[in-house]
Amino acid sequence: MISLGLDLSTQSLSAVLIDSTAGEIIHEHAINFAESFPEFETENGFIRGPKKEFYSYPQLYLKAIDKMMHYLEDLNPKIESISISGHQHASVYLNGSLPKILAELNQSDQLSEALTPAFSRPIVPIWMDNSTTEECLEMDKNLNGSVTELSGSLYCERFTAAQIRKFYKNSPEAYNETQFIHLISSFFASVFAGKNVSIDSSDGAGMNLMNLATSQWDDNLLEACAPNLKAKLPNIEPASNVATKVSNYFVEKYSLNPNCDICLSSGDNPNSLIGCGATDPGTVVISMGTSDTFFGAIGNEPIDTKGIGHIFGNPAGGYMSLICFRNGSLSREAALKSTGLNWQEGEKLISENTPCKESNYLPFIVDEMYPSCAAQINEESLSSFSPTKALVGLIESQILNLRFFAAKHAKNINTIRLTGGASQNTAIAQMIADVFQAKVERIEISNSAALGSAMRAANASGQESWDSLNKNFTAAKSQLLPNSSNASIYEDKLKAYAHLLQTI
Ligand code: ADP
Ligand code: XUL
Repeated sequence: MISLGLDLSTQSLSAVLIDSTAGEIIHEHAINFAESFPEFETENGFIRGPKKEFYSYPQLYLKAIDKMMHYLEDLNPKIESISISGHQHASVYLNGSLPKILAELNQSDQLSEALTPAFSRPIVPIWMDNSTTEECLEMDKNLNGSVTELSGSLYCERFTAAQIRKFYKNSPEAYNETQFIHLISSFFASVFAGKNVSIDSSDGAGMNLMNLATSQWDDNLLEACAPNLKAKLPNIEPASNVATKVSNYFVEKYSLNPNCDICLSSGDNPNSLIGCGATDPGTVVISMGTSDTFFGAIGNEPIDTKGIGHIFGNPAGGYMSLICFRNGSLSREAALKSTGLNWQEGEKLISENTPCKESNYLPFIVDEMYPSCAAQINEESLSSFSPTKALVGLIESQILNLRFFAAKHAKNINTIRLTGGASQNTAIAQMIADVFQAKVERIEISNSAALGSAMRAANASGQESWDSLNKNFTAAKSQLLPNSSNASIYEDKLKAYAHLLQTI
């Protein structure tokens, strides 16, 4: 079976095509938002608002889908199933015209223009948004109970519930006009399906609205958030379901097979869990994309996160736990920029300076969630550091921070699967092996979210087993062993870093 996984991430839209019968990755392609669509004037795919708001445009994403499908058509790939991955938590707001517009799309239409009248809000608040502390406090008060027990997470600024409540409070008319609220993942599955598609329970868990035990909307959580919310939300279904066949628009415009299945979509982290071959407890994943995340499967019982990180659904069944850090690749890029080096030169500097002789510091260029604190350094102070302290020091401090918080979810980590854009950097991968004193493995490609969604499409539509998909697509292609002579150095550095955290 030929399956397409599409990953709509913060910075780009990526496609991975797999042939699950031959066990081959056929093709990979990515479209960078800021480079390909400069007319939206985004910074790396997003826009900053005045008060810690971060958002993007649904029209930009639709343009990227049209461009990607045009590109893929030339490959004539005979796609039989499609699944989408989307950056988590972001919400898309639509009015009552959506079903008619989707059903009547014509091959001469551009998606972004045809769908414009359907948006009741022209922007998509994204996971980087940190502007909704007030709404989180209000919902906590409204709920009068334990949000973590119900939903798997404390109320979080970036989660969908807080964003919906803020929209309802600030724009009550537009909220009333809104008939459908989707996640990025379910909205783009709906575009491919030509009708509203359910939210999957793995990504649904990132909303503070779903009851983790029942995998259905929780009336108390909905009530604490905004009025008439249930009527605006799609149903919730397991990630393993097929939604429907692809819509005529894609058949006529991009020559897709009318029998092509559109499978339920999911979030980038649940998809990465699949794409990294980490569906069973035991293997943990570090993803170094725009955000850095630490996650792993945890079986059928949610663990008590003690307020650190989240419990989401595992698309292969059971649950996964996750901790997300806002300072990821963009902070590393800022440090690199301050040195005037490119990544190839930066990689050499890191490998020659592991462990770093400079002292560690709090490596937060933007407000961080773990630990919860405001930005601690800026690009100007990085420029006053030596290149080693700026780049190697920052990355080493990020990894120490990761290890400090990862220990709250997982003990005795032996093997780490590393993924995301920065996983291509072998010096960073080796530093992770040394700081964690664990083996670091990488798979064939760095976009495990797109691969994971292609694998989910093959599983849902073609009934391909996880065993065979893992054998063919997620075997480790490289392994880095920890340098044991660095073990005690990093134990000492971790203790010193833990002291630094107490100064916040
Ligand atoms: P997302 O999926 O969140 O949009 P990606 O996983 O595609 O992000 O990662 C993009 C990031 O990867 C870029 O911001 C870039 O800084 C980082 N990156 C790419 N190559 C390297 C490298 N060799 N070393 C470190 N970081 C890198
Ligand atoms: C996870 C999170 C980010 C986004 C973007 O909770 O907010 O990882 O999914 O990648």
